[in-house]
Amino acid sequence: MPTSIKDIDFHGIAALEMTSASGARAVVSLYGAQVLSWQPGANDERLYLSEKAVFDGETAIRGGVPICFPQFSGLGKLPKHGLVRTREWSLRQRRCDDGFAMLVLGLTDDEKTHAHWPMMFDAELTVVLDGPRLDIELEVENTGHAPFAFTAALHSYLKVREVENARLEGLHGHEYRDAADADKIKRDSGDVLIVDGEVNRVYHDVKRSLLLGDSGRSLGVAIEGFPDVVVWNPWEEGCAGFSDLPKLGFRHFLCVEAAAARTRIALDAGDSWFGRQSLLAM
Ligand code: TA6
Repeated sequence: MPTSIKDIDFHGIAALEMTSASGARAVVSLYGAQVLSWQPGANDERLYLSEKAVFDGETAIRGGVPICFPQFSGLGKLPKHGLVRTREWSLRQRRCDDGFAMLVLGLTDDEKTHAHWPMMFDAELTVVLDGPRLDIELEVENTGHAPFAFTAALHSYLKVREVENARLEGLHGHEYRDAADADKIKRDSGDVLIVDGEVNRVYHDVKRSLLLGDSGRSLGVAIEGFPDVVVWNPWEEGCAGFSDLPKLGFRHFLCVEAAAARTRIALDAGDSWFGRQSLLAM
Protein backbone atom coordinates (compact mmCIF):
# COMPACT_ATOMS: atom_id res chain seq x y z
CA MET A 1 0.00 0.00 0.00
CA PRO A 2 1.49 3.42 -0.90
CA THR A 3 1.80 5.99 1.87
CA SER A 4 -0.54 8.94 1.51
CA ILE A 5 -1.79 12.09 3.21
CA LYS A 6 -5.25 13.22 2.11
CA ASP A 7 -7.36 16.22 3.00
CA ILE A 8 -10.59 15.01 4.52
CA ASP A 9 -13.65 16.32 6.29
CA PHE A 10 -13.88 14.83 9.79
CA HIS A 11 -17.17 15.55 11.57
CA GLY A 12 -17.36 18.80 9.60
CA ILE A 13 -13.84 20.06 10.30
CA ALA A 14 -10.75 20.07 8.05
CA ALA A 15 -8.38 17.20 8.75
CA LEU A 16 -5.62 15.14 7.20
CA GLU A 17 -5.74 11.40 6.88
CA MET A 18 -2.33 9.75 6.92
CA THR A 19 -1.85 6.20 5.69
CA SER A 20 1.44 4.34 5.91
CA ALA A 21 2.77 1.47 3.80
CA SER A 22 1.80 -1.03 6.52
CA GLY A 23 -1.84 0.07 6.38
CA ALA A 24 -1.67 2.14 9.57
CA ARG A 25 -3.92 5.20 9.57
CA ALA A 26 -4.07 8.43 11.55
CA VAL A 27 -6.35 11.47 11.37
CA VAL A 28 -5.08 14.91 12.43
CA SER A 29 -7.30 18.00 12.51
CA LEU A 30 -6.04 21.48 11.64
CA TYR A 31 -8.19 22.72 14.52
CA GLY A 32 -5.93 22.27 17.55
CA ALA A 33 -3.39 20.24 15.50
CA GLN A 34 -5.03 17.32 17.23
CA VAL A 35 -4.43 13.68 16.39
CA LEU A 36 -8.00 12.35 16.55
CA SER A 37 -7.57 8.76 15.48
CA TRP A 38 -4.71 6.30 15.18
CA GLN A 39 -5.15 2.77 13.93
CA PRO A 40 -1.84 0.92 13.61
CA GLY A 41 -3.81 -1.99 12.12
CA ALA A 42 -7.27 -2.67 10.79
CA ASN A 43 -9.98 -2.32 13.48
CA ASP A 44 -7.34 -1.44 16.07
CA GLU A 45 -8.13 2.12 17.21
CA ARG A 46 -5.70 3.20 19.94
CA LEU A 47 -6.97 6.72 20.71
CA TYR A 48 -10.22 7.48 22.45
CA LEU A 49 -12.47 10.07 20.86
CA SER A 50 -15.68 10.79 22.74
CA GLU A 51 -18.87 10.07 20.83
CA LYS A 52 -20.12 13.34 22.36
CA ALA A 53 -17.09 15.40 21.30
CA VAL A 54 -18.04 18.81 19.95
CA PHE A 55 -16.72 19.85 16.52
CA ASP A 56 -17.91 23.46 16.41
CA GLY A 57 -14.54 25.12 15.82
CA GLU A 58 -14.66 26.81 19.25
CA THR A 59 -14.79 24.02 21.80
CA ALA A 60 -11.82 21.83 22.70
CA ILE A 61 -12.33 18.39 21.16
CA ARG A 62 -12.69 15.68 23.80
CA GLY A 63 -10.29 12.92 22.83
CA GLY A 64 -7.29 12.12 20.67
CA VAL A 65 -4.21 14.13 21.59
CA PRO A 66 -5.02 17.75 22.51
CA ILE A 67 -2.03 20.08 22.81
CA CYS A 68 -1.74 22.06 26.01
CA PHE A 69 0.47 25.17 25.63
CA PRO A 70 1.63 27.57 27.06
CA GLN A 71 -0.15 26.34 30.17
CA PHE A 72 -0.94 22.87 31.40
CA SER A 73 -4.29 22.51 33.18
CA GLY A 74 -4.93 25.32 35.69
CA LEU A 75 -1.27 25.99 36.48
CA GLY A 76 -1.51 29.72 35.86
CA LYS A 77 -3.85 32.49 34.86
CA LEU A 78 -4.43 31.48 31.26
CA PRO A 79 -7.47 29.51 30.08
CA LYS A 80 -7.25 25.86 31.16
CA HIS A 81 -4.70 23.96 29.07
CA GLY A 82 -3.56 27.12 27.35
CA LEU A 83 -4.30 28.75 24.04
CA VAL A 84 -3.60 26.45 21.11
CA ARG A 85 -6.03 23.54 21.34
CA THR A 86 -8.86 25.75 20.12
CA ARG A 87 -6.97 27.46 17.29
CA GLU A 88 -6.71 26.65 13.62
CA TRP A 89 -3.14 25.57 12.81
CA SER A 90 -1.69 25.70 9.33
CA LEU A 91 -0.20 22.86 7.36
CA ARG A 92 3.51 23.53 6.81
CA GLN A 93 4.70 20.28 5.32
CA ARG A 94 3.45 16.89 4.24
CA ARG A 95 5.76 14.12 3.19
CA CYS A 96 5.13 10.57 2.08
CA ASP A 97 8.15 8.31 1.93
CA ASP A 98 8.51 4.62 1.17
CA GLY A 99 7.41 3.48 4.59
CA PHE A 100 6.16 6.46 6.55
CA ALA A 101 3.96 9.52 6.35
CA MET A 102 4.86 12.79 8.07
CA LEU A 103 3.14 16.10 8.47
CA VAL A 104 4.04 19.35 10.16
CA LEU A 105 1.51 21.86 11.44
CA GLY A 106 2.35 25.29 12.79
CA LEU A 107 0.91 28.15 14.78
CA THR A 108 2.41 31.51 15.71
CA ASP A 109 1.37 34.14 18.22
CA ASP A 110 -1.21 36.68 17.06
CA GLU A 111 -3.68 39.14 18.52
CA LYS A 112 -5.78 36.28 19.96
CA THR A 113 -2.87 34.81 21.91
CA HIS A 114 -1.65 38.31 22.88
CA ALA A 115 -5.04 38.96 24.47
CA HIS A 116 -4.01 36.38 27.11
CA TRP A 117 -0.24 36.15 26.85
CA PRO A 118 2.04 38.82 25.36
CA MET A 119 4.85 36.50 24.23
CA MET A 120 5.97 35.85 20.65
CA PHE A 121 6.31 32.19 19.75
CA ASP A 122 6.26 29.68 16.98
CA ALA A 123 4.78 26.27 17.76
CA GLU A 124 5.21 23.32 15.44
CA LEU A 125 3.67 19.89 15.70
CA THR A 126 5.23 17.04 13.72
CA VAL A 127 3.34 13.76 13.37
CA VAL A 128 5.06 10.70 11.91
CA LEU A 129 3.12 7.53 11.16
CA ASP A 130 5.45 4.63 10.64
CA GLY A 131 4.19 1.05 10.83
CA PRO A 132 3.11 0.28 14.40
CA ARG A 133 4.53 3.58 15.66
CA LEU A 134 3.19 7.11 15.97
CA ASP A 135 5.53 9.97 16.90
CA ILE A 136 4.08 13.29 18.02
CA GLU A 137 6.59 16.07 18.54
CA LEU A 138 5.93 19.59 19.79
CA GLU A 139 8.55 22.23 19.11
CA VAL A 140 8.35 25.73 20.55
CA GLU A 141 10.55 28.64 19.54
CA ASN A 142 10.75 31.93 21.36
CA THR A 143 10.59 34.36 18.42
CA GLY A 144 10.43 37.45 20.61
CA HIS A 145 12.99 39.58 22.40
CA ALA A 146 12.27 38.59 25.99
CA PRO A 147 12.59 35.24 27.77
CA PHE A 148 9.46 33.27 28.63
CA ALA A 149 8.54 30.08 30.45
CA PHE A 150 5.65 27.71 29.91
CA THR A 151 4.04 24.44 30.90
CA ALA A 152 2.70 22.06 28.28
CA ALA A 153 1.38 18.59 27.54
CA LEU A 154 0.41 16.16 24.84
CA HIS A 155 -2.84 15.19 26.55
CA SER A 156 -3.19 11.72 24.99
CA TYR A 157 -6.50 9.91 25.50
CA LEU A 158 -5.39 6.29 25.14
CA LYS A 159 -8.27 4.00 24.27
CA VAL A 160 -8.68 0.95 26.46
CA ARG A 161 -11.27 -1.80 26.22
CA GLU A 162 -12.00 -1.63 29.95
CA VAL A 163 -10.05 0.77 32.14
CA GLU A 164 -10.33 -1.48 35.21
CA ASN A 165 -8.41 -4.15 33.33
CA ALA A 166 -5.70 -1.76 32.13
CA ARG A 167 -2.24 -1.96 33.67
CA LEU A 168 0.23 0.90 33.38
CA GLU A 169 3.83 -0.08 34.06
CA GLY A 170 6.91 2.11 34.49
CA LEU A 171 5.93 4.60 37.19
CA HIS A 172 6.97 2.51 40.17
CA GLY A 173 9.04 4.48 42.69
CA HIS A 174 8.27 7.88 41.17
CA GLU A 175 7.10 10.86 43.15
CA TYR A 176 3.81 12.42 42.07
CA ARG A 177 1.47 15.26 42.89
CA ASP A 178 -1.98 13.86 43.49
CA ALA A 179 -4.45 16.38 42.08
CA ALA A 180 -7.28 14.03 43.11
CA ASP A 181 -6.16 14.30 46.76
CA ALA A 182 -5.52 17.95 47.61
CA ASP A 183 -2.28 18.07 45.58
CA LYS A 184 -0.46 15.93 48.15
CA ILE A 185 3.00 14.77 47.15
CA LYS A 186 3.18 10.96 47.23
CA ARG A 187 5.39 8.17 45.97
CA ASP A 188 4.18 5.36 43.75
CA SER A 189 4.82 2.06 45.46
CA GLY A 190 2.89 -0.38 43.28
CA ASP A 191 4.46 -2.40 40.48
CA VAL A 192 1.70 -1.37 38.12
CA LEU A 193 -0.89 1.38 38.16
CA ILE A 194 -4.41 -0.01 38.23
CA VAL A 195 -7.33 2.37 37.82
CA ASP A 196 -10.27 1.66 40.10
CA GLY A 197 -11.30 5.20 40.97
CA GLU A 198 -10.47 8.78 40.01
CA VAL A 199 -6.81 9.24 39.05
CA ASN A 200 -5.26 12.65 38.44
CA ARG A 201 -1.52 12.51 39.01
CA VAL A 202 1.50 14.44 37.83
CA TYR A 203 4.50 12.09 38.00
CA HIS A 204 7.82 13.89 38.22
CA ASP A 205 11.04 13.27 36.29
CA VAL A 206 9.96 10.15 34.47
CA LYS A 207 12.81 8.82 32.35
CA ARG A 208 11.60 5.28 31.75
CA SER A 209 9.31 4.19 28.93
CA LEU A 210 5.85 3.11 29.98
CA LEU A 211 3.80 0.12 28.98
CA LEU A 212 0.02 0.12 28.94
CA GLY A 213 -1.45 -3.36 28.95
CA ASP A 214 -5.11 -3.62 28.02
CA SER A 215 -7.04 -6.88 27.64
CA GLY A 216 -4.58 -8.72 25.43
CA ARG A 217 -2.96 -5.79 23.66
CA SER A 218 -0.19 -3.40 24.72
CA LEU A 219 1.03 0.07 23.96
CA GLY A 220 4.54 1.35 24.59
CA VAL A 221 4.86 5.04 25.48
CA ALA A 222 8.29 6.64 25.14
CA ILE A 223 8.73 10.28 26.06
CA GLU A 224 11.59 12.68 25.33
CA GLY A 225 11.97 16.30 26.37
CA PHE A 226 8.88 16.39 28.59
CA PRO A 227 10.00 15.78 32.21
CA ASP A 228 6.65 14.71 33.65
CA VAL A 229 3.88 12.23 32.97
CA VAL A 230 0.25 12.96 33.82
CA VAL A 231 -2.16 10.08 34.33
CA TRP A 232 -5.83 11.00 34.34
CA ASN A 233 -9.15 9.24 34.50
CA PRO A 234 -12.17 11.11 35.95
CA TRP A 235 -14.02 7.93 36.97
CA GLU A 236 -17.80 7.79 37.14
CA GLU A 237 -18.59 10.87 39.21
CA GLY A 238 -16.07 13.09 37.46
CA CYS A 239 -17.20 11.83 34.06
CA ALA A 240 -20.79 12.89 34.80
CA GLY A 241 -19.53 16.48 35.06
CA PHE A 242 -18.34 16.51 31.43
CA SER A 243 -21.14 17.22 28.97
CA ASP A 244 -18.98 15.94 26.12
CA LEU A 245 -18.36 12.50 27.63
CA PRO A 246 -20.92 9.69 27.61
CA LYS A 247 -21.95 8.32 31.01
CA LEU A 248 -19.63 5.34 30.79
CA GLY A 249 -16.96 7.08 28.70
CA PHE A 250 -14.44 6.97 31.56
CA ARG A 251 -14.25 3.20 31.20
CA HIS A 252 -12.77 3.42 27.74
CA PHE A 253 -9.79 5.73 28.12
CA LEU A 254 -6.78 6.43 30.24
CA CYS A 255 -4.97 9.70 29.63
CA VAL A 256 -1.21 9.18 29.76
CA GLU A 257 0.24 12.58 28.98
CA ALA A 258 3.76 13.70 28.16
CA ALA A 259 3.93 16.89 30.21
CA ALA A 260 6.04 19.73 31.53
CA ALA A 261 3.99 20.55 34.60
CA ARG A 262 6.08 20.75 37.75
CA THR A 263 9.02 22.53 36.17
CA ARG A 264 8.33 25.18 33.58
CA ILE A 265 10.34 25.14 30.36
CA ALA A 266 12.30 28.39 30.14
CA LEU A 267 13.28 29.79 26.76
CA ASP A 268 15.49 32.78 26.11
CA ALA A 269 14.78 34.94 23.08
CA GLY A 270 15.66 32.98 19.97
CA ASP A 271 15.85 29.62 21.74
CA SER A 272 13.72 26.59 21.06
CA TRP A 273 12.68 23.40 22.80
CA PHE A 274 11.07 20.19 21.69
CA GLY A 275 9.30 17.31 23.40
CA ARG A 276 8.13 14.06 21.85
CA GLN A 277 5.75 11.25 22.68
CA SER A 278 6.17 8.02 20.72
CA LEU A 279 3.43 5.41 20.87
CA LEU A 280 4.22 1.86 19.82
CA ALA A 281 1.38 -0.60 19.28
CA MET A 282 2.11 -4.16 20.36
O1 TA6 B 1 -4.70 16.30 32.47
C1 TA6 B 1 -5.66 16.16 33.44
C2 TA6 B 1 -6.57 17.36 33.46
O2 TA6 B 1 -5.85 18.53 33.73
C3 TA6 B 1 -7.66 17.06 34.48
O3 TA6 B 1 -7.56 17.82 35.64
C4 TA6 B 1 -8.95 17.19 33.71
O4 TA6 B 1 -9.70 18.26 34.03
C5 TA6 B 1 -8.52 17.07 32.27
O5 TA6 B 1 -7.21 17.55 32.20
C6 TA6 B 1 -9.40 17.57 31.17
O6 TA6 B 1 -9.39 18.95 31.01
P1 TA6 B 1 -10.35 19.68 29.98
O7 TA6 B 1 -10.07 21.13 30.08
O8 TA6 B 1 -10.01 19.13 28.62
O9 TA6 B 1 -11.76 19.33 30.37
